[in-house]
Amino acid sequence: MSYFPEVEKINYEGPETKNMFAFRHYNAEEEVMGKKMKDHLRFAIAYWHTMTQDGSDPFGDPINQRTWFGKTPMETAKNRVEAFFEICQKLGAEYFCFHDVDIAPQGDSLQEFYDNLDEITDLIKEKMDQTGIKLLWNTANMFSHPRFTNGAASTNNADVFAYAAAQIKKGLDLSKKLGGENYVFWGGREGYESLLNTNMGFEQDNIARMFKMAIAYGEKIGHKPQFLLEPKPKEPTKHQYDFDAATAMAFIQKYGLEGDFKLNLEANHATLAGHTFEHELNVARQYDALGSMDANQGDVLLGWDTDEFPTNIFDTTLAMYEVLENGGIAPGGINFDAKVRRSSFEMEDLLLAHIAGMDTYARGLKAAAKLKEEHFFDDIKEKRYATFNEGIGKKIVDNEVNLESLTEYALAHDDVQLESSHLEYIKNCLNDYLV
Ligand code: XUL
Ligand code: CO
Repeated sequence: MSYFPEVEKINYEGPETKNMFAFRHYNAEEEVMGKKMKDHLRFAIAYWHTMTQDGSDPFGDPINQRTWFGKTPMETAKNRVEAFFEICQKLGAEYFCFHDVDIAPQGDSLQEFYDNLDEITDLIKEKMDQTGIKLLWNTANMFSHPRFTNGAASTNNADVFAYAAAQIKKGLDLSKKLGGENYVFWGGREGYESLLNTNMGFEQDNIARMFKMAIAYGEKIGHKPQFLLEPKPKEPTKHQYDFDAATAMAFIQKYGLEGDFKLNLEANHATLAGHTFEHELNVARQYDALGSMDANQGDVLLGWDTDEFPTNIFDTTLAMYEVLENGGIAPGGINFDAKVRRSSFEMEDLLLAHIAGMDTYARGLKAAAKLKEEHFFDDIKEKRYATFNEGIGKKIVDNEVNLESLTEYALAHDDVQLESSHLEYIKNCLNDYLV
């Protein structure tokens, strides 16, 4: 049975097409800088937004039309697997991501949840084998259930800590079963509301304890996905411990996790932290920790995580430039952690929204490749730091100076001449690459 009987496989038809169900810029097999577009972009579909969002908001009831509901939660879960792989195949997306609770009902006990997960992942594995679609990453949802109100690994309650550990263990077992290439930790409620009752140091030590147990268990079962930490500054807790890339790296370094952990960076989390997405990607690169991307965009007029599909070419160009500078994103990918707006409630909107996101990233990739091939930023930066290429600048870079020798130099050269950055001219030229 098909959930999208009216829609064939979505193909590249070029920018002139009037067909809504066609790519206008994403051409999977086309080579950009000697590599297929699909291998640069490694698109993944997020199970949660695509399969479980009902379109409700704090003021409105569910609205999304979805045709996969069955008579029982398990029947619905099975129908979802069928529909999900049809979506991935029709879009030509080769990867997917999920939380444990997205794919199977939690039932009345942890054992029942495990049994449901086993049954559903049997079906998922069958579909993966049939289609060649791969697991980019999975994760454990340790933030929705009321037991996690005060955190999971950072909880004040040891039974909750144990429950979270059991979910992570199962998550790693499923990752092994499905050949997951990465495993994500987003600290949904790893943060705090008030310092009046919080021991921040103790809570962070406990998070590190949990991560070390995850690394040890992966080694024990002979499955070593790339572990990824996903920063976010706020929402749901007021102070999230993994505020941004720099904060997450400080945590990773403090606890000696550099060898096992990289970052999964999300565009809307960056903007919530008061950064651009490219800033976060660039920070990660400085630590050789750019692991994967959650692609979406926020709304400058709204202050929360709106998780919109990415449609801004300027942002995707600068993000893809960071990816190219990184030498690629693998074994990570570009996961659409994005949901359709409440007013886009038809089944077909799930396809149209992903087409928009994939086209926008394809345009970003092409523009970024041109920027790189023409040395646009390299030339600007080369010129900007030119005084460090010779004379006293070269001595500074070569560590051949000290405060006394620099003072001697400064006394003889105190008539400093600066050059304008011509930033408006740079922005004007950059626009030429985006159209
Ligand atoms: C929440 C968020 C999560 C993580 C996975 O803002 O981004 O969906 O990506 O738990
Ligand atoms: Co995310």
